[in-house]
Amino acid sequence: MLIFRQLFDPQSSTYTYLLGDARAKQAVLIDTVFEQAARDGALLSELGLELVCTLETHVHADHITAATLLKRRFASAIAVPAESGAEGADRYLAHGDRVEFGGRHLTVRATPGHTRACVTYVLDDESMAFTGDCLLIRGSGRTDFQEGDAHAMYRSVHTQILTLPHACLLYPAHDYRGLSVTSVAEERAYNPRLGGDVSESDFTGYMDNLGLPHPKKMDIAVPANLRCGRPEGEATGAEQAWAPLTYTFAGVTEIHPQTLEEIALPVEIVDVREPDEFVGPLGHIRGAKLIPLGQLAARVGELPRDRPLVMVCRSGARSGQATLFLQRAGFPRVANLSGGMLRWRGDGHAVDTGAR
Ligand SMILES: N[C@@H](CCC(=O)N[C@@H](CS)C(=O)NCC(=O)O)C(=O)O
Ligand SMILES: [Fe+2]
Repeated sequence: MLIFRQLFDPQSSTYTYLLGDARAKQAVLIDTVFEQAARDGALLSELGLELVCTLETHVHADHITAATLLKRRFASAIAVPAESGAEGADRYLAHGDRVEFGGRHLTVRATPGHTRACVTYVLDDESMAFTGDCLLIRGSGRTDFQEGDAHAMYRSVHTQILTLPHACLLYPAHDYRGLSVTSVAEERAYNPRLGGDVSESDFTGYMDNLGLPHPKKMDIAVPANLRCGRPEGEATGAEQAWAPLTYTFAGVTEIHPQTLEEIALPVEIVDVREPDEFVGPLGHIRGAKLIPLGQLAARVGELPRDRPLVMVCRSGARSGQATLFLQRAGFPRVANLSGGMLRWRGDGHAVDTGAR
């Protein structure tokens, strides 16, 4: 019934959570990351889910939310904590509010401390809670900016989070050591700052002495998140604009055969199969340049930079690898022909068979 995915942004160590109702095919995303919008969009499409809402646990200081990018693409509602001061949201969530997706819902609990407006989202059956930067795994969020308050955090954790059922799984907004999940029972017993017999003054004494540098992106991230991640300029860099392209959860930008057939601007078609396949029974696309995958790294200098590249192979697998390689090598406009020559021919597009 419940679809659940934990997604990670390695640059900011942020976890994004996808929760979906498998029957109603509706989903929400908690704490998205601007640079990961295409990834999240691809996952939603591949799972056949409608994004009804993006939720923030707080105004993040270390990364920019993808809420506005996703709203533009999926018409999803943007939900933020009521106290956050963010402008441009569709819902301002207060303690006790519910966010529904299909037949499931999350309930909002106010958990101030890391920031004044932080909230925790608790799943309807109390089997999972998303604690943002309040309770982290064997740790807690910092309390030294955005009206953070260690006293408030101690009370939030003890009245709103550790009072959930012992088996309730806790999912934070970050982990900087690679840990992914914990539980109420574990944190009650083993959280070194907040568990066991640690008192409120023990905790505030601990937090007064963290001495962490501010997040590197703080001066950019906070203002951007206060407008729900709406870009100041429109160019996002997240999507290539030269053709209607798709993006797979595996991370590959793809072009559909029909789109390639109809494209108006000049593109360079690069076929990465072996020479015998190029002139074999499947043929090749007229004008395609043959560079077998194994030679691509040595021959990148032969590729033009003034027009987009479309990578082709038999099924789309090898050319998918070539697409990723060329993007990493600094070619911004490159796409994989979805389904390769098999789909190109299957869809009835023309091929050449002679050598070139
Ligand atoms: N080095 C990171 C710092 C990230 C940071 O300060 N994270 C906050 C959450 S927004 C925190 O509470 N960190 C707790 C910790 O690092 O122990 C950056 O520059 O982004
Ligand atoms: Fe944070």
